[in-house]
Amino acid sequence: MDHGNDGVRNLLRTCPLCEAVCGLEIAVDSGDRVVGVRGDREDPFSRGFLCPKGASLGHLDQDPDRLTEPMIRDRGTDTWRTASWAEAFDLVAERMPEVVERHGRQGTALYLGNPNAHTVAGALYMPPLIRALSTRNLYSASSADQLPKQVAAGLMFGDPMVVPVPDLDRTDYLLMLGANPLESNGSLCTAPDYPGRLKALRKRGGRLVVVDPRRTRTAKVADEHLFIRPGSDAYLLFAIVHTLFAQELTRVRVAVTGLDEIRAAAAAFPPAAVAERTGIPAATIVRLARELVAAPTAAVYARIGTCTAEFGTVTQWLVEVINVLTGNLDRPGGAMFATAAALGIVRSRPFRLGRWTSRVRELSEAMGEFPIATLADEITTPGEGQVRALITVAGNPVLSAPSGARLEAALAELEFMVSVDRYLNETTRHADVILPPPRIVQTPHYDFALLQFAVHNYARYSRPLVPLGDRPAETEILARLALAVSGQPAASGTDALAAVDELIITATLHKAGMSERRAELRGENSTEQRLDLMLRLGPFGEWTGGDLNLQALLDNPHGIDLGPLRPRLPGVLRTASRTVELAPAPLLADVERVRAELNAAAPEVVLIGRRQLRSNNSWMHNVSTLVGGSNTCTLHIHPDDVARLGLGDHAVVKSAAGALTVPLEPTEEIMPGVVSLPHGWGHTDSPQSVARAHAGVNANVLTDDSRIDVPSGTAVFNGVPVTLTPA
Ligand SMILES: Nc1nc2c(c(=O)[nH]1)N[C@H]1C(S)=C(S)[C@@H](COP(=O)(O)OP(=O)(O)OC[C@H]3O[C@@H](n4cnc5c(=O)[nH]c(N)nc54)[C@H](O)[C@@H]3O)O[C@H]1N2
Ligand SMILES: Nc1nc2c(c(=O)[nH]1)N[C@H]1C(S)=C(S)[C@@H](COP(=O)(O)OP(=O)(O)OC[C@H]3O[C@@H](n4cnc5c(=O)[nH]c(N)nc54)[C@H](O)[C@@H]3O)O[C@H]1N2
Ligand code: SF4
Ligand SMILES: [Mo]
Repeated sequence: MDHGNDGVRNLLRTCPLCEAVCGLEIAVDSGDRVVGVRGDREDPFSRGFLCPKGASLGHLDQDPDRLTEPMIRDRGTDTWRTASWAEAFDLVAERMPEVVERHGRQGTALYLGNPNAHTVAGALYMPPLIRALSTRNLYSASSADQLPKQVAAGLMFGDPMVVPVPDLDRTDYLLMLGANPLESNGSLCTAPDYPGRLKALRKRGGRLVVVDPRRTRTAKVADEHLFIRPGSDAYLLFAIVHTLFAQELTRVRVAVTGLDEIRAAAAAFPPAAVAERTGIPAATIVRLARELVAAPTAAVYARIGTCTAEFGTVTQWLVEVINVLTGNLDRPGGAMFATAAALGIVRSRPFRLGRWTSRVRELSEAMGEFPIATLADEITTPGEGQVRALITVAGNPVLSAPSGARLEAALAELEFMVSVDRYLNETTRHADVILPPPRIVQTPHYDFALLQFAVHNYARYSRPLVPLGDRPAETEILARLALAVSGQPAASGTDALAAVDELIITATLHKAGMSERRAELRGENSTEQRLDLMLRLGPFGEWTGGDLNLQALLDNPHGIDLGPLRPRLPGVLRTASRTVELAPAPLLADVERVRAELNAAAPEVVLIGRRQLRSNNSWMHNVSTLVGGSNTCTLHIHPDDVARLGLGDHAVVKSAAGALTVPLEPTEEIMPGVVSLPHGWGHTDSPQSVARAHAGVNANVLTDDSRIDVPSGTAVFNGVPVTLTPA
């Protein structure tokens, strides 16, 4: 970055590209172009850390294929044209009500993709859109991701937003399963410079144990790496629970119920019984249990490799059971709950699962959503309530959902589809209208979602760095969309936004008994006033005995350190018993499924996923500085399997759902009998020129939407049985 350049301003903003929430210093020239990016060394949380994706933000911003105007597709063709915002919203206001008229409210569906967890729009303006649609057909990337963790937390703690994170900076022992933060930079564990934090853990004498079917970059910096057979983490964890009871090692320090039931459930899983299924010797399992107890403090942390698996929810449940049984839940150095500065939804009643079920497969809702694994069923199965119109916001389910090819065919059958997205891609090309959000540098940023899962309490707000001009903010797009789906074309986006915000501000103040304080809220628009309100009413807030408000964040643009994690039990519990419930009925009920499969015949080869440092799910493959090299869509396979199956450079991989021809990348770092393909690729027909040149294949052609983790409905991406033949 050249600081001598005339007219170059160095501006501060949080990186929105992954969960690490790094502070960035972005150099913007007099033409508002991004000319450099570096880590903000004065950010108290990220302290200057930056990864290759964050460093490429300028390239992403200048991508000529990124959409800058609304796009409308001529009916029944693949021909797109640009349109004015008024025309685009008018079309939505005309067509959506027609679909509702013909097919009822359930005939409309909404899919929310991953970036909604990173935007102010996704956090604050989705509820009005959901209310306006009033359909039960809500879907999101959650059921391809972290839902098992939230369902387990909801049942154990009463609130699915109350999810423990390892106290990374203070723990003495970290058992990590199915996560590779050296490439992903962490998930449901917001920790900028995760690699540096792991290094620090070891430097202070702590121990890191990684459980993964691949010897990942994270495994290589660990004290110990254990290969595990995909999909078998629940067995490993049950055997640890079994050992803790059998050897009388439990030391519960928090109020719990269900201790006898969990002991009984674990009885069926002594270490010797699971050794073959997991591939981990019984003696090692016993040692892990003893080490977790012997360490001064310890935490178990499990992520995507164990969530998007057949027993995802049971696995996430057992992670917290072990944190409780070893005395590590809610204490420094153990597994703790963050204290987010902005007031979230305050639940009054305990979380419940399965309040209604889906039409076709009768799958339970979880957190108000149906599994993405059943969206294709709901679109293609005739009858009352068949989905005929879809809105996607920041998602690419053709590449991210199981049985992606089947879902793609289903999208082509819809009567009407709207996408809010930066790109014309594998999913949005089935839309009739695409509404593109503005540039990242034109967008305000506050991490409403991710700071609830941070390893250190912290807050940072960034105003837009560059003016919007005549484009609507994504917040406005969503507010206008909420009106349009009800047939009301809003004259102005800012009016729609202000109307939504005023309702919410009034209701929140009323509930807090502070209606008279409306005039005290600051902010240059109603969105900022909502943030100010949430900060003031939050746990560090000016109106609750602290001093935090919007002005404090504006005065501290590098972010504010709010201190290490602090114990939060029993205050955060929303369970009926006001204890940590170790044996919730829906989870106990699923143990039978786990037990039944313990001795099932193992498939010869199973498929798992992996993440790549310079990728971001499906949507950054059009940045030329990121693709190529190790960031290529290849199948990792053990050389012994290549030889045994007589494979060459390529293989045909077949599953119950589909088949792909893929290039092989033999490596000793994967278990024999396991192959790994990254997701988010498969851009063969993409209008994005760089992505098309590095197309790769869609891993989700192979994953099977008929297989789900039952309690949460989450897709199974890891442990998919496949066969390989020479290409
Ligand atoms: N660079 C980059 N960063 C990202 C993303 C990205 O695409 N690229 N995506 C972001 C998103 S959306 C998320 S959710 C997070 C996810 O963050 P992580 O959870 O860290 O995800 P991965 O890096 O895929 O690591 C998952 C690991 O699980 C292993 N695994 C597979 N199956 C099993 C199994 O059955 N048992 C066990 N124990 N391990 C298994 C895989 O080999 C892999 O190493 O990353 C985020 N960050
Ligand atoms: N086989 C397999 N499949 C997986 C996974 C796996 O490990 N293996 N991982 C799963 C996981 S963890 C996840 S989170 C999902 C992700 O699933 P999705 O969220 O469906 O997919 P993404 O590729 O993240 O797509 C994000 C979309 O948002 C757009 N976008 C980016 N920024 C913005 C913005 O600010 N506003 C708007 N409106 N749009 C924006 C991008 O252009 C892109 O189209 O994939 C899942 N699929
Ligand atoms: S680690 Fe994540 S938040 Fe940090 S710079 Fe990279 S993409 Fe951005
Ligand atoms: Mo994710």
